[in-house]
Amino acid sequence: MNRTILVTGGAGFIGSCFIRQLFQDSTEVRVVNLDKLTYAATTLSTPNAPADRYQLVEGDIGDAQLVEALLEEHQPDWIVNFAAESHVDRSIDGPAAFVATNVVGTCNLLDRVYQWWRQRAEETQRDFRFLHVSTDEVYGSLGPTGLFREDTPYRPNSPYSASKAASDHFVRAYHHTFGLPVLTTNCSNNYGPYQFPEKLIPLVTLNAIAGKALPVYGDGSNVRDWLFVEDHCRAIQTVLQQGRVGEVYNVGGDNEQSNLQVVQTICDVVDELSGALPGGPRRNLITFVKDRPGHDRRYAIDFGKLHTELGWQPQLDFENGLRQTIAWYLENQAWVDAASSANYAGERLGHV
Ligand code: NAD
Ligand code: TDX
Repeated sequence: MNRTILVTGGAGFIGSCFIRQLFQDSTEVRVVNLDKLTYAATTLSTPNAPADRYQLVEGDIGDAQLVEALLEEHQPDWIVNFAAESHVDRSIDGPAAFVATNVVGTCNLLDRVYQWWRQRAEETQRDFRFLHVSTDEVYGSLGPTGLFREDTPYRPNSPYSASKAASDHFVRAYHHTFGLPVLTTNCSNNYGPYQFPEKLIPLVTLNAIAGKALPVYGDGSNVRDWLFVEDHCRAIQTVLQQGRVGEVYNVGGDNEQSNLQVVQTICDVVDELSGALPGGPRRNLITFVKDRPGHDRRYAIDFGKLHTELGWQPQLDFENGLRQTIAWYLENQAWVDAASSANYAGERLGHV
């Protein structure tokens, strides 16, 4: 793939997987990664990036001059926007950063991209694509039945999902009003290697390895749909290459689990892979804690459009994906130490 791709937020969990995958697949692709290097980022997450085809630029998607300069210098064929504040609990403690990056930053990025794109020659303009990576949380919360579809009304419940919903609307508006060739993906919960240990699966994995308490919000019965991060990145590549411009595609794992089920499975796999603790099985470490305010009950995705139109479906089942993820955390202490140096969840929950 002889293309230049501008990735934003590529030093985070999903963006870095996307970059690793691009370099696995192609010996020609060039990647420019614009990342603010917040607490959630590490520069250690793209070890296979070749120096002559990869450039990390430390900066903010909200910095108009910087974005303009990067567009002029690199003339990207495609842009994939991962940059965001991504943690729901943080958005409850302080929504301002979520508005600044997810709403204002995305608007700035869109506007700079639009101004640059409209001046390009018609021929190169036609191939250009801007893919915005978003979440199923914009649809709100489900009861015991039903699935989120692309036409489900937006009902964001947390400051995080409200800010992502706003960004999705701006992306849509830049297509509808200005004709910018955009695509949007809304995906369910991701898990896998290189995820910052504030999110449920890496936090519980690392605490379980260390023999620490495993915090479960409320009674643990809230349900999430979990997708292995590499499957999500394959979906993004598929939509980028073959999706219909202006369209939205839902991405999911067809894998609903209660939080308690997820935590129990992690306990059992860690017991198996690293041996039991003297105090007994790790399930004994499960600690029910105060619920998250406004905690969404259940997420589940209908990804039929992506499957029928573009042939995508998840490849890895949850049991194997979780094993692979836990084994990765056991083997990559150096990355964990680097990522944990400013660990918000650690401060709150005693992980570090
Ligand atoms: P993450 O928090 O691991 O990474 C976000 C990255 O964005 C970090 O590297 C950070 O430094 C960077 N960033 C933050 N603000 C920035 C700014 N103003 N300018 C430039 N870079 C900035 O997040 P993630 O889990 O990799 O999520 C990536 C995207 O996917 C987000 O848009 C998120 O909303 C979306 N998403 C995440 C999930 C999930 O389960 N993690 C699911 C669906 C969608
Ligand atoms: O310590 C915990 N205990 C617990 O019970 C944490 C951190 C979470 N939880 C619960 C809350 C959720 O129901 O586990 C579930 C998953 O929590 P998170 O990992 O924080 O993810 P979630 O809030 O579902 O949001 C994630 O998926 C959608 C990502 O953080 C978002 O960026 C993405 O858009």
